[in-house]
Amino acid sequence: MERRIIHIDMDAFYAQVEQRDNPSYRGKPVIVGGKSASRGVVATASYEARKFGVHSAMPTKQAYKLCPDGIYVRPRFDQYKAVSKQIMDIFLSYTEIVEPLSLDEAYLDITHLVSRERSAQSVALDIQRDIFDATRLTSSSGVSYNKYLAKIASGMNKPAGTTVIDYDNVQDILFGLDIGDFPGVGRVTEEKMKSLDIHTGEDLYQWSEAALIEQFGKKGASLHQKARGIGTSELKVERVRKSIGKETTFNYDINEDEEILKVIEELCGKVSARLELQQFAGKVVTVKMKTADYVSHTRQMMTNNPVFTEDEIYRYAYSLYHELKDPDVPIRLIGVTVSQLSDRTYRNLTIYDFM
Ligand code: DCP
Ligand code: MG
Repeated sequence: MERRIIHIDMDAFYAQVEQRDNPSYRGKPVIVGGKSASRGVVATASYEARKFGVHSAMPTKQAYKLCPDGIYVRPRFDQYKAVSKQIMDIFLSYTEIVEPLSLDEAYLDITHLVSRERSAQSVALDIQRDIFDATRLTSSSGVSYNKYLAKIASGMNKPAGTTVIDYDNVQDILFGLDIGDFPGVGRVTEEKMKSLDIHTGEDLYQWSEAALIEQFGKKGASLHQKARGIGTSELKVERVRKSIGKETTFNYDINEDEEILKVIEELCGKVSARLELQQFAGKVVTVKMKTADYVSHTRQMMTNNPVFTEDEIYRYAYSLYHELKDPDVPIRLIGVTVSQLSDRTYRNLTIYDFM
């Protein structure tokens, strides 16, 4: 199935945080710079400052010349990290497949959220709105069927833009792209490209794979593909994902087995659906309950084979429930978790997750 990848990147990140926290900076050229004003470099500049030609990695001294009336401030990394945590949490509320690239940007694989009723673009807009609601900061997003196209897309309509690259516009966009704007083309490759008279995606497209490999080695093959919109690399998620679980808190204490088991069955269905989406199976099933006095009780069981269907999970959850439940004590919360996950198709791969 075709993937839907979103790349999200905050707009003028450090500068926007400074403008948010210092209302007098808003609408003005703000330059966030390193240590010493005379010897440091620019970390980033607000869009107002960019009009003067100021940009990231420029010596602050040079920025002063271009924009003498700018507001020059030191970075406050703790603030940026706190915002970064907020946005990463928002990403994870949409999908477990998140690859952060830096404090202010990440790839998200949201293939499983897309349906006839919900486009990838609308998911991107939802995420941008959630970010704004939580942080009062704008971001831009790119939507496509692979990572590097999503990244190109997110840069196309900054600030606060949402751009989709699809089969109908991909070749036009790539043809018009400066060679230095291809993800993976760094300074050195860019210089070499230009010496070979390759300035745009269209120039690159004319080159055969063999000729590119001759000039750039392995990277040449990947560039040949990139010029054609081809990219299959997976997202690199950071931490081992340990479990998939769902729980329900009741509005009142309940004690009826039948009623509780119905909820357990629903939870097993949700956990199973999640395992299905990610193509995982798990070897341990856990049931958790909180009694009316908010005391938690859990019990778990190792399965014979990794489970993922609702029926299998329910079979274990059912007996765990009966082991845990005191017939005289009503409960407040019930949860079902499947852990010790493995990938169903590639069983010896580790399952990674962020956070
Ligand atoms: N950064 C830095 N030094 C650089 C580039 C970036 O310290 N050479 C920091 C400051 C940026 C943040 O990383 O605010 C994010 O980098 P981006 O490349 O995403 O740039 P911005 O978010 O500032 O601007 P844009 O709107 O172009 O994404
Ligand atoms: Mg950014």
